[in-house]
Amino acid sequence: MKIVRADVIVTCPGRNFVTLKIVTDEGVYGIGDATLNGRELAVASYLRDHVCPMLIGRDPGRIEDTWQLLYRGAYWRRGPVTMTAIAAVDMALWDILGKVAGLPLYRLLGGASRDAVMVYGHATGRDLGEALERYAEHIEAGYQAIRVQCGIPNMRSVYGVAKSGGSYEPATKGAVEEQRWSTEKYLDFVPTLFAAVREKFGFDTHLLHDVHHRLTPIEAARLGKAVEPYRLFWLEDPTPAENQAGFRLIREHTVTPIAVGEVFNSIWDCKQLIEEQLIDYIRATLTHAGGITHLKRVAEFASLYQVRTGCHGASDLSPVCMGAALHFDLWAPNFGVQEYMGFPEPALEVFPHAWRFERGTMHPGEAPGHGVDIDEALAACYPYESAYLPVARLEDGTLWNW
Ligand code: GCO
Ligand code: MG
Repeated sequence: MKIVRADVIVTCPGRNFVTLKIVTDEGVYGIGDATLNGRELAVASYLRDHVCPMLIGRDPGRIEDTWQLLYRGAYWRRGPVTMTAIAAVDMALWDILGKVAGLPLYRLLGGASRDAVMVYGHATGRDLGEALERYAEHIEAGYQAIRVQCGIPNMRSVYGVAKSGGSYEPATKGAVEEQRWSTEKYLDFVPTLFAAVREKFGFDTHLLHDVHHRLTPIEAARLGKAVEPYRLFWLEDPTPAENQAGFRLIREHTVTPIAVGEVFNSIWDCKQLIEEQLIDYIRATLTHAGGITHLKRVAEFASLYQVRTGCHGASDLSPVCMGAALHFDLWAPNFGVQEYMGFPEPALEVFPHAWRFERGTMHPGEAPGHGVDIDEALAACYPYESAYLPVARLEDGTLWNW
């Protein structure tokens, strides 16, 4: 079997998605997600201009060798654009393998390690009352794990909270949105949020929260210590992770579990974090971290140190990534939790899928491969719309981590 075509499809059914479709001489094809929020066209070009021509004529069954070719063979290693492009190829090749074998991806990986995948949903409110209402709705819908984010008094905008009260979408069309951030106001308020959740709903649900890289290590340590009584499932991205050793400071002061890694694209980004057991959950996901072949390596390495997976699953990763991630989660022996935010309705129509949600858990389905397809005619009805992630500035105007 040989690869005869590799096409990049850019579509915006509610938000931008980039999809790679690899077609073989036997008519079997596979698809992979190549969406990098706010930088979509860079990955599309990397694929179209540099990767796709290298794929023509290759045996689609040589998944590992193709991964090595695209990683080592580029000479320039790692980085979000490269690793997202490699991920899309990898995901598409595993999809083809599953279709040829007539087996769902999770069975190729070694079979199910659990009955279903626990997912966490987002309860976000412009104020405390609204956040608690959303939390109650998630309990009602059967969620066992819920992430809570909330507007901070006297702060105009805050990460994770929709402006309109609808579903949260960070990317904005047109100009880059500038937000203001105050660490002081945030640190003063956020323990109140967790206290209110625990007081109203008790301890039966897993409570999660995303700091979105806004604190320094010592501030993160202070927060982790302050919120210990609320027994968080995890505190996510408390501080930027380029300096992995910086997490030692957090660990020295608190037993609040730490999750990191949605912006990671390789095992090298988390090597020290994992080896030194500085984190509890690794958030890297298939699309941005080199696909199934590479994330499997990350998960297996993490399992040696009792670090569990918690794949990033924001709605800016396509339903293709969601499908593949659910197969991965069903298999991974050290699975922790999977993020699930849902998708805009048009996106669900463009990407017919075998995965399903049921009362706080998800299953990838039994379709061969990863079980997600693309309706190309429908995709063509939604042309790309330029959109950017916001930036954050401190109250004095200093550019900060968004
Ligand atoms: C999360 C993330 C997202 C990111 C988004 C950026 O935990 O889900 O932090 O909300 O901000 O994926 O593109
Ligand atoms: Mg996050």
